[in-house]
Amino acid sequence: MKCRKCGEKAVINMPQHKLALCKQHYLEWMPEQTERFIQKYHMFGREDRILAAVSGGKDSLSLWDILWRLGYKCDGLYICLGIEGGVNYSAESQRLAEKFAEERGLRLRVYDIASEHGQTISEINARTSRGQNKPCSVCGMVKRQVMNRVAREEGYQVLVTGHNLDDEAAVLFGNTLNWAVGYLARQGPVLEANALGLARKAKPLCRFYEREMTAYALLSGIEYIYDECPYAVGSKSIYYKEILNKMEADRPGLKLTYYLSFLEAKKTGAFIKPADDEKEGMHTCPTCGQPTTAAGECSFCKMMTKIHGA
Ligand code: Q46
Ligand code: ZN
Ligand code: ZN
Repeated sequence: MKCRKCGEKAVINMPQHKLALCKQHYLEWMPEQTERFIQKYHMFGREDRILAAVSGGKDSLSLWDILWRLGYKCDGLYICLGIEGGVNYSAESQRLAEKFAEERGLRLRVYDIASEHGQTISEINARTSRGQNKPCSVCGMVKRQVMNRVAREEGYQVLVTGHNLDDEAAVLFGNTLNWAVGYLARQGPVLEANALGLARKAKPLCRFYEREMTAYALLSGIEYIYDECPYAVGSKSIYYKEILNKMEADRPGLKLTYYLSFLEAKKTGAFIKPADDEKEGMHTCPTCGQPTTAAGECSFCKMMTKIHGA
């Protein structure tokens, strides 16, 4: 496989984009695309102060790296959850986030749950019945609260997270399985601030596949934590990702189409509004008189014309 831009040996093949690239061109392509999405979804501008939530994982560190390379004013926020899990998850991810910031001269704000609130996430969870044996429900809620508070109190215009396409497709899958209309209405590349005090949020990586993010982190030499949080094992989101990956293997591009079609449907309101035949532009086929969605001959008649070679 050869790089489409220079003909050198490609290091990544992206069948969903019909594109293979060498290392150098891949490392250029990724920020270019990110910039394109930032503009397309009106995420933020050069003058905005951006706060990136970083976990020490490949996605959030790559996001911070890309925004830094693109010249955006972006600080990091690391929330220390105090999760051990045999791999020293929190301590190790904090070390990597700090190392990343230091190497680039970036400002990282560390928010330690245990020192701010007297208990780690696991301890808080043990005292509530929210998540039973898994702290994810407590953790998610605490993280959202802290990110929002820091973003607002410190005057950032936007909070960015490293959610990639696989994350977004899995969330979408879960939300459609439950027809969680409220969540569906809020899912998207940008969530506007509201009067109740929600900070503006954006997800600049939401159109990149997980494997594209892994490739970016590895090729650009970012040191990140390979282990997932020990509590992620067996989560619904991982289960949905596996199912989507099986479908993607048979139909490259499926995840991207799934997500983009959702955004499109949301934009037009088509997935909430019931179709009203006359008002929604139904037409009558001039050949057979049957109703059709597009003006002119219906697909049946078009097909018949074609097979009869007229
Ligand atoms: S960090 Fe927290 Fe996740 Fe770990 S405890 Fe669960 S929610 S799995 S993204
Ligand atoms: Zn190349
Ligand atoms: Zn509160």
